Amino acid sequence: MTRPLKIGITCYPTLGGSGVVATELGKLLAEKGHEIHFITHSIPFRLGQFKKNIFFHEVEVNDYYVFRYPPYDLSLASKMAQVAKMQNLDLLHVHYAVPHAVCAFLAKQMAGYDLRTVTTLHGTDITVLAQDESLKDLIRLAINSSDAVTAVSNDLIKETRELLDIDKNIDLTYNFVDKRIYYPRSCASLRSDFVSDNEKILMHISNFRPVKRVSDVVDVFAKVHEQVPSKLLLVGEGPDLPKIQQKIRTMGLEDRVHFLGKQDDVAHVISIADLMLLPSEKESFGLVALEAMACGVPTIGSIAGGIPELVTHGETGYLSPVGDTDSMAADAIRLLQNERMFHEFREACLHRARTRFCNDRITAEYEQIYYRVLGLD
Ligand code: GMT
Repeated sequence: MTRPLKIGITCYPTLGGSGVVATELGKLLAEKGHEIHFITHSIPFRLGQFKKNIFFHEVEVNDYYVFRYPPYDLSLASKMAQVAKMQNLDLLHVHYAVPHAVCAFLAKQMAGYDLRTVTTLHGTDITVLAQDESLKDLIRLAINSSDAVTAVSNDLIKETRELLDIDKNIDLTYNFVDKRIYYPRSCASLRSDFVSDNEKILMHISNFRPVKRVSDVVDVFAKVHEQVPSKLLLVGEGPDLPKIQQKIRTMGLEDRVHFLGKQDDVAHVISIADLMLLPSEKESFGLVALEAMACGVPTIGSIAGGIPELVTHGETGYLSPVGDTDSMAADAIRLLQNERMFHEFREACLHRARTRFCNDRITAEYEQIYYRVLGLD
């Protein structure tokens, strides 16, 4: 017989797929009767309204004058231990090995009881940070000292093992979307703000980091637009944004491309799209492709990282080698020009999102891991 748990969750609360997944997971666990304590530097942006069973503990950084760099990590570790002791937490579930799993390791020593820790790897902690020799031992320590480690794709598990040479068990727990939020929304009037009846909408959503290859998004769109009247909607902000704006001006596509900036109500925004473009260099999972899938929008993307585990080539989208914008554009055109095929892809998207990546299934997988590390299974 299982019992409700008291769980501390730490993530990057301000943006990114990992923050979204961690926050949504906390909300779903709270709905199932668990007590959830977010321990972060600010309120997770997807937390929404007040909810029973959810608490927020703010990490305040001590900016003592001798510190050249205020030690956020140490403040976080202390706060984790303090909340754990005060609330009698069963476990800490941290998202990202660096620094969060390292802080959880410290908190465990400070807590004075057998506080369990679960670490979820989201990608950049391995694909970027673990390339740095000076951080490898730290990341290995963080992973090996967690009571359970999960990763969001098989590709990330493989890469973690290879890069860090560890043989610890890593559980696969795919990302998920809440089916009560992500479903095709009726959006005719919003759509007509951007396109006329005979035009299609291609969309890209990201943090505009170089790894997202937003320049390829523009190239794919330009090729598609030559054959299929369409508009490109770019959602999000980040370091490559000015470069992309310049590229669009140079290509004379200003009246075809709309920049929507950061958007909160992603399900509504995605619902107006016909296709999602995700040509990333690397993507441990690609949450935005799942959000699109759940809204019935196929993805045209790259064969990179975990994307092929999510997008079924020829069923819920099309995938090409990284940088092959000709192939991506050809696939997009074929799909947009064939109504019957488009409808089949749309149905396949909805089915796959609601079965393999639905919130009930993935939440239950995390719960099983929690009970296992606590010896309650
Ligand atoms: O992609 C980013 O730059 C943001 C980053 C994050 O921390 O949210 O995304 C990573 O985690 C997401 C949630 O698990 C995954 O969907 C993204 O694929 C992953 N990004 C990369 O691997 C580049």
